[in-house]
Amino acid sequence: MTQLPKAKYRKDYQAPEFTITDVDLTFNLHPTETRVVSVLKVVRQGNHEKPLVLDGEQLTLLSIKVDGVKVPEDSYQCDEQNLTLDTSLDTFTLEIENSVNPTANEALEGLYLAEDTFCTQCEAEGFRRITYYLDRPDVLAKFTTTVIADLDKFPYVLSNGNKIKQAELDNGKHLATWQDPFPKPCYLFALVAGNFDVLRDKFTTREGRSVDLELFVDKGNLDRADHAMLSLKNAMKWDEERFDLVYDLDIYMVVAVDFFNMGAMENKGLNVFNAKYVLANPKTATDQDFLNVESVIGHEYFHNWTGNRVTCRDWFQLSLKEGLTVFRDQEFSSDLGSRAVNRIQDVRVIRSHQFAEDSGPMAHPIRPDKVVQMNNFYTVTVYNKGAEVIRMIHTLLGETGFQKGMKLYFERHDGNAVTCEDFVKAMEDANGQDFSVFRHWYSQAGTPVVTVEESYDANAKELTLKLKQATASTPGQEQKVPFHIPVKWSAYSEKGERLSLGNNDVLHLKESEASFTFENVAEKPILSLFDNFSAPVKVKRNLTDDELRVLLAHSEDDFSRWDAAQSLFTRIIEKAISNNSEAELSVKTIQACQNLLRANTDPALKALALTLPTASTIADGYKTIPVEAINTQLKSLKIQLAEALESDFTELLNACSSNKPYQLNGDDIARRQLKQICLSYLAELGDATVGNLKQQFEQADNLTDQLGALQASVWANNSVAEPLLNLFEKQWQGEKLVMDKWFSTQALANSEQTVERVKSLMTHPDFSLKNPNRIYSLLAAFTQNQPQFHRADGAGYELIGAIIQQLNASNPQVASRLLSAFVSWRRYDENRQQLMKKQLESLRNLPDLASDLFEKVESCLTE
Ligand code: 7ML
Ligand code: ZN
Repeated sequence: MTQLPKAKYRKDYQAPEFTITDVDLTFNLHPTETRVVSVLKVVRQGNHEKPLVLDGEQLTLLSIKVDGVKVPEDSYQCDEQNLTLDTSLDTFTLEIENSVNPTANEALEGLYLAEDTFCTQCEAEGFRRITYYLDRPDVLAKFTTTVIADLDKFPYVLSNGNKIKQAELDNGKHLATWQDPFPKPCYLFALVAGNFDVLRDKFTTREGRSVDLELFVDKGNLDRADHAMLSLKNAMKWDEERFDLVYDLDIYMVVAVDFFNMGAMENKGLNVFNAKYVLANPKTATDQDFLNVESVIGHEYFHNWTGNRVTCRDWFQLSLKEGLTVFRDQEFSSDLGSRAVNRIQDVRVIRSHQFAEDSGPMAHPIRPDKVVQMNNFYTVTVYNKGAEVIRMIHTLLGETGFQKGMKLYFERHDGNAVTCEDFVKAMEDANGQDFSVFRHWYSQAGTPVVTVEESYDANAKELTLKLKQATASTPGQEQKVPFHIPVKWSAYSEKGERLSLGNNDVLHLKESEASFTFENVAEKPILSLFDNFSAPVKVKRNLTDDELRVLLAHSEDDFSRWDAAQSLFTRIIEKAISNNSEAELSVKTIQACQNLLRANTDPALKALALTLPTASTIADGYKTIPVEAINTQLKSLKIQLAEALESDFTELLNACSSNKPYQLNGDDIARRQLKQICLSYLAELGDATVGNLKQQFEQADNLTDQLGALQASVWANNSVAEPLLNLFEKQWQGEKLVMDKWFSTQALANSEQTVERVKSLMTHPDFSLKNPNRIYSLLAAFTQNQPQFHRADGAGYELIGAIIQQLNASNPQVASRLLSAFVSWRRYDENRQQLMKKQLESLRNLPDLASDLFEKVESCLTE
């Protein structure tokens, strides 16, 4: 019986007893027995007589020397997690030799070999699976890395920094030595060896320095690499212009790999990417894929300053780099593309995923207090809510004040490992502000609910706005104190004219309750509140449908227009559910939708406004989620809208269809997006529209249109669904990233056959439980299929439960991501609760439950 995993607490942070200033690594790469020689310059920091305790997991220790002398066996201990060396020296050179087995490494953490490529992933705590080390982000060292490998199988051997040496060896091997001049924590270490095609380019910094850009892709994929390279150059330029930040090495490498647990990784000078965020051409990638490549390339590049130059003191501070870097990549995408569309999509993520996390048993602040397995905290809370918190700081300070804060942050902390508190302090000090109430966003979990009451006094011409906030308790946090909530607003007349009521466009709610009075208000105004989603809160407010329609038509804030439409739809569904009747779409609301479709508005915005809220967003409004009712009502509302607006949809579909060849630009992307919405509504009207779908599928010169037709027909379950699925499979089998979309499309179909379909797709030759992308596209997608994953007979739970058990041994990190689907089990009806709980309990009984799963299962089953 192995030990139960133990929690670590933020409050227990202690500076390290030793640090490491220089690291010299030599890798002799071999598929099953790679030898690692690590020479460390170790310096005592504390003045206690403490032993040196290094982290190390799944390693075979071969030898250990101090200052060149072999350490006798009784001077060190080695167990499953640590190598402990008794020493009284203050400064010494430690030489360790160990071996690892990259082929057996299916967890894809540490050094692994997958499809003929050696690759590493060290964040958060993977370096300890490569060699013994002080695996914590506040130990910063200069790394020199020599990689030795077979020349013909692995012609490229890469690591961080600049190549300072390369040589051919006589036994068919070769070596290269890399040196990274910037001290870094080991989580930013990377090594890649393989055979690639390389796309090369250059970027000249504004200081006139030339940087070599190298993009490594699998052989034969050069025709899918251009967009990532362009995005990288755009990111480098944008960071100079908007944030005054310039790249600092002479080379920047990006490697695309097929086997990767996450999206990408910002290793210094050598980013490793999941291939799906690099490879894109019009035939094999959708518009959304192109946009994702741009944003992920941006994200990893921006980490060079926010993450690498200034890093985290400890892993509880993860949001220091991730919240800030997500904010930066969001701004990058918004400056290059549509700000409104990006904002709405970011809010959709918060509402349908982050709010759920915040109300479940794994709820945590953006800066967690307690962690068992760090991999479980790469969450929508730390990342996306973290970015919302940065965005609120931006709202409070404005762009100029925010950039002043960034400047001070870098002046103070460049080259250091710091905390979220250091960031907030820099923002405060640079602007002479007091963020003491604002800080609670870092320490408290949970989504505040803001209740709005308005009263207009026609005689006094006075409007009073009363705002209250309350946040439900979360695990470990019974009582909450008020947050500082910025409320961005604008005002309109009943006719939709913009009213100007004072010159402060942001109100500050800092107590549990506050009143705001507006004087000289000539007529009762309609307030648009939380414009641009100015705070990650839920709003309770009694606007009339008429008022919502005014905001939908006239708010100057695009987010608020979209939000008004979402509220109108959500209301219809909630009302139908509570009356146990059919969704009722009023003539006025149909009219409002029609006006929007005919207005001179960004087509992408039209598309978003007419996209119904997701089942999980609606579910968020219920204590016990009415699974069937939500889906019946969503479907009914969709059909009613399709019937009522059929001629508008048809007309728009034709107007948006084009015979021009595919182009990737904002206008065309928006046009295709609107076309897709029209198509998805029309597909609900039965086989009358089948001709359109088949035609579009066959004539498409790009994947956006082709997949769009496939999805519209499969999700509406019409008669061309099966033929199109077959055609798509024939055309794309073997193209893994394209087939992923074929898997997802079927996994998301609301059909009683979906569970069985998913099971049988697991035997498809393009599927594999070893590759995370396949698991995400088929199985994780399926867990997002509300009605089918939550099938009342438990078949969905059994399917995914069994997979989690299987992955527990091979890839616990991915298993844990799938387990998220069970975390909200208490929110379902009694029957479903029992069925979900059964899966959680059988996981708990597994003999070798990984810490990733242990942590989630335990918090789920704790009363
Ligand atoms: C977020 C990443 C990880 C985990 C990438 C891994 C990263 C950690 C890494 C936004 C855009 C692209 C990827 C990610 C993401 C979960 C999400 N440091 O850079 O944050
Ligand atoms: Zn990141």
